[in-house]
Amino acid sequence: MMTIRQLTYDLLRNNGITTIFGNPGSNELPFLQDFPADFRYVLALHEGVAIGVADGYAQATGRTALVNLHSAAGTGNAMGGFANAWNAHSPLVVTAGQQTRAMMGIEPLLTNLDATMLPKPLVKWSCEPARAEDVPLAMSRALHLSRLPAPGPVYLSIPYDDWAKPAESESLRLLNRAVSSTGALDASAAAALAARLERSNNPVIVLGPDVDAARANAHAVLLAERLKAPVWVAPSAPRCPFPTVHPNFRGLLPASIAGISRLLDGHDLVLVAGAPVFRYHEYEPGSFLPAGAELVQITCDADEAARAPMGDAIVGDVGLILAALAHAVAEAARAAPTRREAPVRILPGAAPLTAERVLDLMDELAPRDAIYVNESTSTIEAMWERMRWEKPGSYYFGAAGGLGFAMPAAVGVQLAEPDRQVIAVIGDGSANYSVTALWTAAQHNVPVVFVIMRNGTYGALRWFAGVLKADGVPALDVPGIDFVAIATGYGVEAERVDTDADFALAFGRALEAGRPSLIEVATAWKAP
Ligand code: TZD
Ligand code: CA
Repeated sequence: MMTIRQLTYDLLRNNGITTIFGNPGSNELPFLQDFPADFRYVLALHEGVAIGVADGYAQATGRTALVNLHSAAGTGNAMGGFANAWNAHSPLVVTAGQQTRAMMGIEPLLTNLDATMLPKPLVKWSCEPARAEDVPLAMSRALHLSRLPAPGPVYLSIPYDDWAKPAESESLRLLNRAVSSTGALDASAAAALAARLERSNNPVIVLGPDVDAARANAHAVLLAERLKAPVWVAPSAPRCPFPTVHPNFRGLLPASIAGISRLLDGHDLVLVAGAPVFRYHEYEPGSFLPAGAELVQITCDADEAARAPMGDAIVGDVGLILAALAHAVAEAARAAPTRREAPVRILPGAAPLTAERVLDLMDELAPRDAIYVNESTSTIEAMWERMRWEKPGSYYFGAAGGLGFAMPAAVGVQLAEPDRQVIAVIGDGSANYSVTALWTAAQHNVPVVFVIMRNGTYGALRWFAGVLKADGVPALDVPGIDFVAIATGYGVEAERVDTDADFALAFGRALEAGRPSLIEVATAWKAP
């Protein structure tokens, strides 16, 4: 006889999962008992960290990651992480232990009331199996659904007395299922879209995170080169889909309606791939598109396609479609775009030390294939202007803008990418939401370099208060935080610097350390 627990572990193994990220409680212990030797449990001290590490790991591997949370309170602590994972199309299976079936009706301590409601609307599917015997099917469904297009988090609430029960023999059929999706354009559809691009006099390409998720960056390069089209990154993009060093690269689009049409003015066709149309932020009303422009969106997400307020959309596999288009489209006769202007380099030793100077030093000193996980909110544009990202998977940012993503995600990305250096660039405000990720990094010796940009303020909010003309807002400064002491307390070596020369030395040491380290660097705040 096989128990439901044994069958579930086999199911996880067969789906390539042997790592569990979580923070357990009593409801979860029966699942974790006799923990198999081929599994590892990555313990986070807070559920927002557990889901953040898993999100980074899932995005960097492109595979589903499993998160183990404790009932309602644990799920609640992870909700900000659900928002980021949902918007990132990050394939996660999140389980929460439920009270025992025998007592659920009388609502004892740790009952997850209306459990399936709790994570909605930030999950693809939420389920509490009707019978213990349905747990394997629910887990199998969750594993497949999480990664089928569009990928995203799913949620399972599982009563703790289910695990020791016998599995039904018919459930063994779940162990060897292969579930896949296609989503390529057929030849005539590819030719029609290529012809539409060829007819355009001045096309522009806008790329989003799902190009990077599909590892289709090279196809995008080929398409841009054939079309001789400039390439922008979609507003608020949480990943980097195109080499920032490429001559066709223009930068990050602003996140306002009028701002985008202003920048794209003169183009007659906007081809968007792997992004919603568009993820706006600040409200600056206007025309959605420049005069005379059409838009075509390629997306893996049917909802992104349906909710777009303008243009045509094609739902399918972003990588396959970009590859087909890049090969179908004829090379344009016009001149290729010329390289954008290089940002002004800041002189060594200039005081006060600016975030730009710190970014330039990181770009200069870090390995060329380093991965940046960013949560320094007033320096996002500066990063897109200055950093030379070439390889896929070089940049991650919280896709919902929910702070508390980057410190744990950096740990997850580094676990997934042991051969590339991960650098977490974190604001002194943002660093506080998931700071216990430092402990997980220390315990598993995950050698992330955490750089805390200490400007003493919620810089992005200061800027936004100006945009909204909201004067007299309280609570915008965050003085008096000692990140060196905090990091040391969690077992991560740390130092404080306030000149660029000292930063360069500390950063060099951190890159060599082979273990996690943190640098707190004093930077001057200025509006982005
Ligand atoms: N809480 C959560 C979970 N997510 C948020 N995005 C915010 C609050 C609001 N918020 C922003 O959107 S940016 C920001 C806050 C508080 C300031 C972050 O400050 P920082 O970075 O020090 O990390 P900068 O560079 O000083 O802006
Ligand atoms: Ca700050």
